[in-house]
Amino acid sequence: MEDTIVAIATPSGVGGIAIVRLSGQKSYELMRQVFSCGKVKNFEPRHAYLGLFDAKDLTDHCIMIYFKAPSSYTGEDVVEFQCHGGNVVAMKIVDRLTELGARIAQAGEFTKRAFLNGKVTLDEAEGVIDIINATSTAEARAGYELTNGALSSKIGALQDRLKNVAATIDVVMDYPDESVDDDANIDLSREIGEIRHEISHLLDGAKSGKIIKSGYRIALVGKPNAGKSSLFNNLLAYNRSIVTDISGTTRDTIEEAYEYRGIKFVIIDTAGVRSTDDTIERIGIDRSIDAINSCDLILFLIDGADSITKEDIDIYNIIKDKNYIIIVNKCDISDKCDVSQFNGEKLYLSAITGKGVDELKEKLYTLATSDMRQDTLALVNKRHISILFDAVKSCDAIIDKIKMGESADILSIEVDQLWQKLGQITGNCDRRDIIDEIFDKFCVGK
Ligand SMILES: Nc1nc2c(ncn2[C@@H]2O[C@H](COP(=O)(O)OP(=O)(O)O)[C@@H](O)[C@H]2O)c(=O)[nH]1
Ligand SMILES: [Mg+2]
Repeated sequence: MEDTIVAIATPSGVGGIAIVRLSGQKSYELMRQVFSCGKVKNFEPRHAYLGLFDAKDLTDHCIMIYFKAPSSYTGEDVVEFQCHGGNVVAMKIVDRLTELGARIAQAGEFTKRAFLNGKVTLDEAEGVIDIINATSTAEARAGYELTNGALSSKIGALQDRLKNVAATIDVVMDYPDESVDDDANIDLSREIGEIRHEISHLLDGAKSGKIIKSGYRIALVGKPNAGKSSLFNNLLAYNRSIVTDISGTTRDTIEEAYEYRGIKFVIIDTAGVRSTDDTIERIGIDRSIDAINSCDLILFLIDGADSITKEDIDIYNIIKDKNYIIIVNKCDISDKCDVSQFNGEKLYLSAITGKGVDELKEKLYTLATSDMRQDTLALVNKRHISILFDAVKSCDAIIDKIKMGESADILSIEVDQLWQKLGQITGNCDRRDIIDEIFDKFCVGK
């Protein structure tokens, strides 16, 4: 890598500290031209030096840390300046370094270099994006697992097994007279079958990954004035939705997320479902129906201070075959409402006083996590999931071909293609085009 790149690693805006990073062969030399620290002549790697950065028309105190190749994030010589935050100093430092020959880094270029220098695999690098973009603790944790090699180690082991399969087939190709006999066929089929089993076990983590990534989606449904918006606000612990005692106030669906015990919950406050001539309210009601059809769970709210009306029964008929819990609200005023005609689990609470809301949150957590597998890694990345799906199909195709007595050279090609396919997850494959695509999604400075 001949050029040395520079970028601000911290977000723009006013803050205490900003970090400017340099990576490449000339990092140390460039640093020596702009940074001084008393009489220090040789800067030790991995030591923090408080000194002065000279940007020609501006001098500032900053901390400098030098990481010597290959013991750095990118595997190259890296220098980090921790300077004052805000909009001026870090930009000045970057300007000065580019004047001296550094080039502004592209998005994700530091991590791309880390990949190209063998410091991280492709999926480990993707874990870094997941941590940066995480919106819940579980998402950040899943990213951390990736960066830690939880997936790449498994993929590497599967690729090794496929290499062995390929070697066995190659022996047959080298000695064509000894065609793949039945015993060898059975062994090959069994091995590919086991590899398939491992891959589909990994795919079990896709369901947990979906909940972690998209959040557990909950639609609040019920007749107008049942208290949906009040419960929405209570769950989110601040007033997001307008609450009034005029029926039909919430005319659109509103969704917001909160985190509970590390998991993201997305709450959708819907317009009351009822028949109406008002066009705008009608659109809101249609959106409520969409929310009902696309959520993971419905909270069917009933006004506990009122008796059951036809509107409640109509809503019940819409949701009764879906996943729902009945919430009997306004238990601070009355618990006399007879809801026995509705089947299903019932929780009594007050969206206004908050009584019963903690129990509801705990219940939602139990439901959200009941589908999550503890014994397998959560798969959050769609790219990984789709590669693994394809890999399962390839395993099936190979097993079929073995059964049909396909020739060794065809089998060898198929096994190699499967090896290549799995390698797209970690980057250990011949496809180089996917690499740019992945690093383009990074932010500058990472
Ligand atoms: N006493 C009492 N009033 C409530 C409760 N929940 C909602 N309300 C009141 O019921 C009315 C309708 O509430 P809102 O949340 O707008 O209902 P929505 O139409 O279902 O969204 C408002 O006046 C709320 O203050 C509750 O638990 N107890
Ligand atoms: Mg409302």
